[in-house]
Amino acid sequence: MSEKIYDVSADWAKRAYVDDAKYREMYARSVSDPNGFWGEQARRIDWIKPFHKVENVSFAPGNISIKWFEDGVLNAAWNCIDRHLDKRGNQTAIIWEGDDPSQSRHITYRQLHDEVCKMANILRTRNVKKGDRVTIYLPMIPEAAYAMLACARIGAIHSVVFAGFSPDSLAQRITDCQSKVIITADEGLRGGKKVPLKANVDAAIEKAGGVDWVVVVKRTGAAVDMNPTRDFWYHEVAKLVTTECPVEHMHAEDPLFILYTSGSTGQPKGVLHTTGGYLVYAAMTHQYVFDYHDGDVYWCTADVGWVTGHSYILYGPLANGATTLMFEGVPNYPDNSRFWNVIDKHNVNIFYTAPTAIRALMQAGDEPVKKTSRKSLKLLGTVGEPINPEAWEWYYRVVGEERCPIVDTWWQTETGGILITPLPGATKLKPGSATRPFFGVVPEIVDADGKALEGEATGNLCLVRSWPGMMRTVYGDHARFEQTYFSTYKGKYFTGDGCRRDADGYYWITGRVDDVINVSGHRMGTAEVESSLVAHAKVSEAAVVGYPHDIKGQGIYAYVTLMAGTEPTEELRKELVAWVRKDIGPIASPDQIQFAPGLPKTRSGKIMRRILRKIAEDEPSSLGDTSTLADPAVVDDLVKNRQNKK
Ligand code: 6R9
Repeated sequence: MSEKIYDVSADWAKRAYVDDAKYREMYARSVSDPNGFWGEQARRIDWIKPFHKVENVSFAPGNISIKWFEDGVLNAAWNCIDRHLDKRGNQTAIIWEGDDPSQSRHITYRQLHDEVCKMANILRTRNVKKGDRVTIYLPMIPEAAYAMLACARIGAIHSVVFAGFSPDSLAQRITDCQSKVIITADEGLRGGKKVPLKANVDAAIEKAGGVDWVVVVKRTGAAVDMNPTRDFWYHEVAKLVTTECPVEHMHAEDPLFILYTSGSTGQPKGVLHTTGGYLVYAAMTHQYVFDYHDGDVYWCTADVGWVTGHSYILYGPLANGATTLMFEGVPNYPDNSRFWNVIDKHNVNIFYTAPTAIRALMQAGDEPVKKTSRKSLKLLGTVGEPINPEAWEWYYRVVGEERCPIVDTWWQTETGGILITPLPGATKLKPGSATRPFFGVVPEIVDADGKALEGEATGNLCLVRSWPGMMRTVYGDHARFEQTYFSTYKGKYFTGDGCRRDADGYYWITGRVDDVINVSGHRMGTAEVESSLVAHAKVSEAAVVGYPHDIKGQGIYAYVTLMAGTEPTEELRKELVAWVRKDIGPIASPDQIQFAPGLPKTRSGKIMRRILRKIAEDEPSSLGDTSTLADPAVVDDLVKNRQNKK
């Protein structure tokens, strides 16, 4: 790991909201007087009825209960739109950049208000009420923002499903939260390729049932099947409604959204976030971490289908009255200069992306970057997975020309917002480290027994204090919430990540220690891929592990045992890859499939993944102790036929 340190420039320390002394002072207060600290911070949001109680939290076994600002009343859409209208009605809220570089639009706060009200009125006329779940399956078009904010406006709970997910994955998520309304588009467009969203929705509904209405946004103009009693075109019904829609009064702890995420089991978890604490936390972190000032143009390249899109394309920036860029396309279309051209086109000042994109663009060389100006840039950020120091240095040197600090932000769907991160005016940077905790965040590194380790240490990362943005429950399954996050180490939230703390108190996230793999910054449960594989008629058993991948961070390596008498052919290998791709979505496609006559199991029948990981990593000499295996001979075959042999 790199030991290089980059100091905060005097200029940054002076102009940022927070310098190092201020960070230390605010951090100390945030942990010594959380009620005072958060009570003040929460005033950044407009409350319809002010709160009197700040924190009311228990991490006690059997009684996990998390409430912030619970007697306050507010509306998230009001905070993201209406309250800005007087001062910023004509300011651009959203810059939309299409997949096709010739398409872009500026949407002012006034226009955003009108569009969100129309969408909200459409939902209200279809009888969608406070607390109802609405599934959003849209590409990165402005209507995705309208739909999310429209739900927030009327108190409906949105569940955004990434448009790269398959009909089956979509069906699973519709069923889990029993949503009766879906908002989708005819097709999506990414990198010049069309994605059949409406057809996917039709297939998903066939499986899930229970859907009353489908709102269809016209994106590409493709011919799609419309069910006359269930489906209607957004542009047609939008003509029938007004641009005024009063906001629903929401309690701080009323749900704002559900977002499904992969865990250690095959069934995705509906992570539930509520209104008040989430919005306070998203807005505050967006302001301080990106040092957002009025007039800045801010671009987060995530998709709204992931939490990063929720907190840092939409809710955080809009709550702060920012100009936020929403990008429909991909980094390498029409060519590898796309990101940098978009930065020049819209004078982007703050740019936030994923290490996987940086690594892919780094492989394309410096030329596509250097032929652009990027002089508007002042701050860079990363999120989603650990960034290797080489990619960090390239981002810093070539993209930022050594004048832009990089904020490496560690957080999770569950945490709602950024928890460990540098602040650009305060924190010296070490490439590869997410550095220090944000205000109010108390990380702890524990050993296997849950004992807290002091000082320099390596172990598992827990959080011992609540913060307003954290998830409140797993939708419809509070027992699973406790089981997943609070049972490994009693009284503490366990992140699932491994972590090292160095002598300066900096945190270095080392990656997941559970059965979650991080492919291009997207979380995949190994169990999800395994259950997809075993659903194939020719597969008897499957075990999936991650392995280091140059661009994706981690690749998916699947060991597959076939049904007796089935030939392990190259064709079948391709068929299985296509099967998983279709079943879950392209992000779950296995990179490697190894046909395995047997899997290494203990005598009690547990698959020893440790061994499978080592073989996938091409480290057959460090398998460790294999004597507890029921049949140690299976390992020889696995080693001999490994796919990643160098
Ligand atoms: C926001 C988001 C969460 C997991 C998390 C960790 C990894 C995210 C990271 C990082 C190292 C960073 N992760 N940011 N690892 N450094 N800066 O990505 O949420 O999709 O839920 O993933 O991603 O392993 O536990 P999510």
